[in-house]
Amino acid sequence: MEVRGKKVLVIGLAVSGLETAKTLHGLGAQIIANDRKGVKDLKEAIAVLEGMNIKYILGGHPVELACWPDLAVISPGIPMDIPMVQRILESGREVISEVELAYRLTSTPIVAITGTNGKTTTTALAGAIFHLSGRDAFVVGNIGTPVIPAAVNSHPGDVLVAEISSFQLEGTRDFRPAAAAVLNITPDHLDRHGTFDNYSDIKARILKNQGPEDFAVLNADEQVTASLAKKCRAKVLYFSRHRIMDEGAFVEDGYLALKKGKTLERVCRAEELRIPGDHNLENALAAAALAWCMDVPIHIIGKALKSFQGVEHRLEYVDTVKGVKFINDSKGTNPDASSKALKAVDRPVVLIAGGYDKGGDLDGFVKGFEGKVKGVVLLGATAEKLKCSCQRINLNNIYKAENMQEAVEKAALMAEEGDTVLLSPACASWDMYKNFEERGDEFKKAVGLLRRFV
Ligand code: UMA
Repeated sequence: MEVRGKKVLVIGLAVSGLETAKTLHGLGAQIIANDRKGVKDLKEAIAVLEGMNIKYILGGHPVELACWPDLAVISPGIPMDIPMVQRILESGREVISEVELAYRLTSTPIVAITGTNGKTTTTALAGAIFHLSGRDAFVVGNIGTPVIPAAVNSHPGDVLVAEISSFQLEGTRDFRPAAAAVLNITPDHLDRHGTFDNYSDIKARILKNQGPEDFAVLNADEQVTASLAKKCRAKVLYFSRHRIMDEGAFVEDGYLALKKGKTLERVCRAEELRIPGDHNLENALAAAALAWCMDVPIHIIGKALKSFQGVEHRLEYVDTVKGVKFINDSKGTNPDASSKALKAVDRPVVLIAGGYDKGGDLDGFVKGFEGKVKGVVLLGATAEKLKCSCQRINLNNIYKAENMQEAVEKAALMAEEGDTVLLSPACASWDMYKNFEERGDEFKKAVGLLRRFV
């Protein structure tokens, strides 16, 4: 794609927008950067772009700006239904995501991973496998690093391993990964996408442009995800924790196994994985299948699976204080993710939960507490909703905290030796924190402070 001389509107000036603006500037585009925040709040961002010929229109998204660009690149966190964006689209010009732009600017193959949960772990694990294979692998996308710098600086022999969110997929049109995995689809981000059907349709876009030479890795154990095979033109490899598949990744006699055509290979024993829980077994199967599609040898896949220790903020062991284990799962930003985290903990739990309300099924989440959660400390915008849900199952050992330090102190008091204090909020962090990383860091800091009193 040629962008030299093109008028490109970059909407949003945080992590994603900044890299987009930098790259487009380097490629000779004319740029206007636009954000709803004003100059005062964007000082740092503007400093990063200093010296570049970029014009700023800040403090809102004026509809009049819609007549200027040839193309607009929108940050994932900005909804597509704002009037300025709608006006650009109505006139037949494109509004694309950074991921779509990155795809158009690269000839490096993309391995893309989406799903409601597990995508960060699977992306990091797939990246670790490719690294070990000796290939230059760039781990990018929703995981926190925009795709575009790696896309323009990599080579066709490298690989871009990209975590892709529904927000990013909403702005795709031609995006065509060489291998794509859809791990699972359960309700999430309904405040943005409206209905579950719309959300799953957007997730399915990851497969839309694939052809017979590409690979789609799908979860055979989950009906919504498995059924995407019907619409998909890529070669489908299923993964399953429960069944032995004709082709794909599965567990056989305690081993992770891969089968393509008549070739069956054993990768490693399931118990050799260092990441806990059934959901992580699924993530490992998916990552192994993706790597195999891209011709990584089995012994490399096995070696990487056995050494991978997980990602920060996802079931991350923090410390054991007075016999109580503290686990940071700040990345549990929806009920399904947090249910999986709870399942992966095999001891009685004091749970710290609550946060920004995305409209998830909190009642359903709390119903899964029985027999495992002995007390709950609630935080943030959904605290009251979660309290009512807990009371409905007669769980009354509840405390509402104002901040993370208070939450951790209270949870430590509620827990006894042998218990686990788990931060897995089931909600996004945006009501109290910049992002889930900041929330997880606060948790770890508060656990660190507990140590001082032991
Ligand atoms: N903004 C506007 N108008 C609006 C809303 C926001 O101008 O109506 C501006 C804000 O003022 C801010 C910028 O847009 O300056 C923020 O853009 P953004 O929310 O897209 O944030 P980025 O920092 O660019 O991060 C994005 C992803 N954020 C979201 O999808 C919300 C990051 O995913 C991603 O890591 C990063 O790009 C790099 O690709 C985070 C995330 O929470 C981790 N993702 C969601 C999730 O995992 O559930 C989807």
